[in-house]
Formats: sequence, structure tokens, C-alpha cells
Amino acid sequence: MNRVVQKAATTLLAAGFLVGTVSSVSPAMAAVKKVPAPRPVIHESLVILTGGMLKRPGWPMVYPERLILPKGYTIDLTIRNFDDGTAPLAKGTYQYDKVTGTIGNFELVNGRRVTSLNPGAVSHTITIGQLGINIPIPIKSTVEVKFHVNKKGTFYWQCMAPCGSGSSGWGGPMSTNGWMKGSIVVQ
Ligand SMILES: [Cu+2]
Repeated sequence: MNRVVQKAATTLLAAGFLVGTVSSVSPAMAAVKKVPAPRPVIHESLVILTGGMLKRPGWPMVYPERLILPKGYTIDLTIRNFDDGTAPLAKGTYQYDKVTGTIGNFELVNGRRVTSLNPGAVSHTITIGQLGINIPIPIKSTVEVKFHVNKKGTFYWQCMAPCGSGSSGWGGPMSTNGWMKGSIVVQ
């Protein structure tokens, strides 16, 4: 260190500029410090395959059926739906056409901001009742949502659009783990 720099450093030290102490933090700086750091983001994706793609007609599948997520993160989830069929919501279940539990209560459908679909336009949903999350998905689309998971545990998701078999549409894949129902494990 040359003399000029050394002298400047000594002057600054004496003025308290180079040594931070708690008492030197102004109220404004302390307020800034209380703002929580942005959460780290985890990117995850799901695909919805048609029964035809799987050589099992009538059996659309959400893959993978289990996501393992870290607690405290922002989850940025992209769902690619290859299905071109709708499964209109039954009367009394129209609440599942609304986006809930995501940051801002919206989803991006092919990049467009959407807060609900028409009940007749729903192809599938990813509904995690325990977390208050409902993501309605239209045909042949890419849906993106962001949400937080703040508690550890195993949470179950279920498609609420009757895309299965039988008169109610709740048979087959709708009532089979690994097809239209599965789980999310938060660790
Ligand atoms: Cu479904």
C-alpha cells in the first residue's frame, strides 16, 4: 500500500467508513435489511399424454405422477397437455374451472394470462385440495404456474375433470394412481 492510499484508509477508518458496526446502520438501511430475500426457484414440468399415445385408449396420463419439491421454494411448474379432448366439468364442480392457490391466482396458457376457463373447455385439472391449488388445463396447451410450498408433507393431487370411463367419467384413469391422480412430496 503506498502512503497516499494508507493515509486515505486511515482517515476513512477514523471516520467509521471502513468498519461497519451495528450502530452505524441507519434506520433506513435496517428497514431494507428486513425485506426477505427472494425465494429460490425450482422449475418442474408435467406432461399429459393421451391414451392413444400410450396405446391404451381412454387412459390419459399425467406424467410423472409424483413430484418431489423442496419446502420454501417458488415452484415454477409447466404442464404440457397433448390431449385434444375436453372433459366438461359436471354441475356442482364448476369451481374447478378457476385458477386458485398459485401466485396471483392466475396461470399462463400458451403465454396468455388466464384466471379461469369455461367449464366446458376444461381438458384436465391438477387439483391439490390440501394446498388449495387448482390448475385447470385446456386442450393441446402449455400451462405455466408459480406457487409456494411452505409445509412439508405428502399432498395428493387429483384431476377433477371427468376424463375417465363409466357414466360419470370417474372410472378408469380418474380413480387410478399414476394416471389422473398422484402425489406431491414436499421435503
Ligand atoms: Cu383428467
